[in-house]
Amino acid sequence: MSADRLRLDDHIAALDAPEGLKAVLSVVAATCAQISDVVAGGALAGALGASGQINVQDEEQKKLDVMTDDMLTQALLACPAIAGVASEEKDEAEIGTNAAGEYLALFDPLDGSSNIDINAPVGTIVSVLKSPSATPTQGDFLQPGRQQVAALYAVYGPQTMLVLTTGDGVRGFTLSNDGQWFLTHDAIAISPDTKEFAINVSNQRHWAEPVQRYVQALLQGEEGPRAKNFNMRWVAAMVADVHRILMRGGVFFYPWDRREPNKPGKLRLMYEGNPMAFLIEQAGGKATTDGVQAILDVPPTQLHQRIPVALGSANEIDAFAGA
Ligand code: AFP
Repeated sequence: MSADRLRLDDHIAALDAPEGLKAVLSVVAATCAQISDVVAGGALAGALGASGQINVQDEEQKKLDVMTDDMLTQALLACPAIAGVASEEKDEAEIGTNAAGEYLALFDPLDGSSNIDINAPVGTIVSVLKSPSATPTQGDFLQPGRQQVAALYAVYGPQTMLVLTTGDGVRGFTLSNDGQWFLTHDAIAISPDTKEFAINVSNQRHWAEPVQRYVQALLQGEEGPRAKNFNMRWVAAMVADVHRILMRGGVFFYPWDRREPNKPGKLRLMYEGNPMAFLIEQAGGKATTDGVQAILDVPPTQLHQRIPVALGSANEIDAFAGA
């Protein structure tokens, strides 16, 4: 089945990229394969339930949040090319001791934590930046998304897949039973139009008026101003919703809402918004905060800063912007 397919290791080796970046990508891929095993083990791997700890986001950490954060942190800090790591689960970035460190890795080790105990899809999201030195400061992590040199996610679903960009398109690799990643989706491209949207409609009454107007028009279907019917999906794991959009088009929103008016949105810029935006743009889609402002152009001010998100099929994001 996979003998004639390109292995991820060979794809990475053939990249026109520095050896250090290749090493970082290989470490992330190997660690995601290990995380896949732990996720698949569920209760048998002690991977379900709460850890009893609260993270910097003031969210209750699941056991799997802590386990995967440790796995990625240890593997990356042991990679000579890594100068430091930052994580959704850590208050501050962790600076490494690699004298030749030249890259920063920022990650959400387990995206979709609320899905863990119900056996629904979860994932790992990773952003890679150049480090200005082998001993970076906390501020060195605050680079705009356009500075990323690679972005990838693993989605742990019926299949485990790793979707990667290094700036020359988007490719999908599927994990085999013997722990090898094989190219199964080359040159992923997002259709510019769609009939499928993803948003948590239970928050509808809290949205700003334009968002309410836009979603209401989708819900009116062919009887409404859009004159076509739409389908809705909400997996409660950004990584799974973005994967669906890369596979068959669509749009995803997590807008500002008035429940916490001082919070721009729920999703985090540095290790959710930026890596996903890099992938979406590389696949021909749009990734914005409001339908217009590109996520990749947002100037970071804090490691855990949040942003509103509107991304996916380009023409539908334009329609959202015009709502
Ligand atoms: P968790 O990792 O805390 O479950 O949050 C996942 C997430 O940040 C993102 O992956 C989902 O799209 C979104 O939250 C789901 O938010 P709701 O639970 O409010 O629908």
